[in-house]
Amino acid sequence: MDRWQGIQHVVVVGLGITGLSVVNYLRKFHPQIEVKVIDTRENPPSKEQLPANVALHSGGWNMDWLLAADLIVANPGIALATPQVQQAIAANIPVVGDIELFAWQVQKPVVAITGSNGKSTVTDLMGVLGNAGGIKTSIGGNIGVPALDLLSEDSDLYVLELSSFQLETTSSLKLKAAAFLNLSEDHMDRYDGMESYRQAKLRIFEHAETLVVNADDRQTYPDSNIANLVSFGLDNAADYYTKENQGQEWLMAVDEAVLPSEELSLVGRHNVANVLTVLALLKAAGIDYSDSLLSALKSYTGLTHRCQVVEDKNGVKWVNDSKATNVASTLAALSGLSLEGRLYLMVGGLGKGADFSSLKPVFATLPLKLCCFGADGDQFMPLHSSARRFETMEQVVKTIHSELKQGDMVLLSPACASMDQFKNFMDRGEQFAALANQFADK
Ligand code: LK2
Repeated sequence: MDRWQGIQHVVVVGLGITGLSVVNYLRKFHPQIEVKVIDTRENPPSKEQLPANVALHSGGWNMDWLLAADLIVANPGIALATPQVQQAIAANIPVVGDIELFAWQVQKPVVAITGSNGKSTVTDLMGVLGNAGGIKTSIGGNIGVPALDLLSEDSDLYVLELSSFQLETTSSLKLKAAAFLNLSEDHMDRYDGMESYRQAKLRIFEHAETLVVNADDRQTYPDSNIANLVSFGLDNAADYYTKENQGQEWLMAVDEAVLPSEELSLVGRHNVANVLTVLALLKAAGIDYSDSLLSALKSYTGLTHRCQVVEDKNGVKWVNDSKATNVASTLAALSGLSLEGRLYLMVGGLGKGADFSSLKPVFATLPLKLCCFGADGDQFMPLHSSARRFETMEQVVKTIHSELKQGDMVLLSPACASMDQFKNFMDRGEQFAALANQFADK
């Protein structure tokens, strides 16, 4: 089936690196199609890289362009409920995302991962281990490289991290294996409740050969009974699980004892679950647990911006967990901590309509100095008696650095999105690392 038959005018809504990847893909693979871009921001990111022959309307909508399109490619940052998009849908113009275009083009096996937390770690580790296992593997999607840009890498396996927003605009992605890791509150500014958020994520299973679900989180299971379910779990009976043997906990792949968990460099129980998921996905993708793969697994230390020690000076550790953009992610960071002194915890940013109250009992167990910043910093103020309000992350660091004592930890794990004051969580993490570097010695 030629999906592109009759398509002459495509409008890309939302630029940035994803929108740009769509434009570049269309120029390269469908040069006869006329491409236009709409971005409601005055000065959209990636504007400079846009090819000269692609028209851009920025700072608002252009309904003439939008309604003249044969196909609309929407950025995951655009809610389908946006009235302008709804008007296009009512006019029978198909609206898809970049992942759908990727699905139309890709010729090699694809594995995809969604969930509220851990998806970047699972995706990244799949890439590392796929390559260590001798399969040329490319990773991207919601992290790093946009999916369409991966196609030029000509790999033998593609591993995609997919957000619920990306899944909403995807309907024909065929997957060798799909994993739904867990569900916790996030993006309540875009969904009318947890169930619609969950349904968006469940779309990942629509055309998957193997469905990897979390035995400890029944919300990750599809609603109707489906064959080819494979489960992972720490607490409940599962296909991929952990088992005591002679005083050691082993990672188990069905009947096979793969590795003692203490040989992992990754820390925290949630990371054991992440590794079990990867073992399930590798098996589903036909990749064996070879010696070189297992040695790469043992030495894997995790992602940048995910609980990474960026400075360790005068007995004070500065830890970047900027990737914590929701409550569950911050809770995971706090549960994995080994503290000697006090914890200076930096929280705040864009709250996305979340309920932060579940942090309160955990905060109560910690030797905490809570530092709140950013647009929704106020929401954290009632959660601990030590709470102080700052405007920016820089103000926090400038104030606290002179209070720090040997054994203390400064942890950025904000439980919020970053776009109120930063480009994205990576930018926020880099700025934190720069501040740590600047103030750790003072
Ligand atoms: O919500 S998102 O999937 N990701 C953010 C989150 O999980 O909260 C990341 C937060 C951070 O600090 O980095 C998301 C994806 C793409 C987006 C977006 C949110 C694109 C966007 C706005 C918000 O801009 C596109 C504008 C088009 C006019």
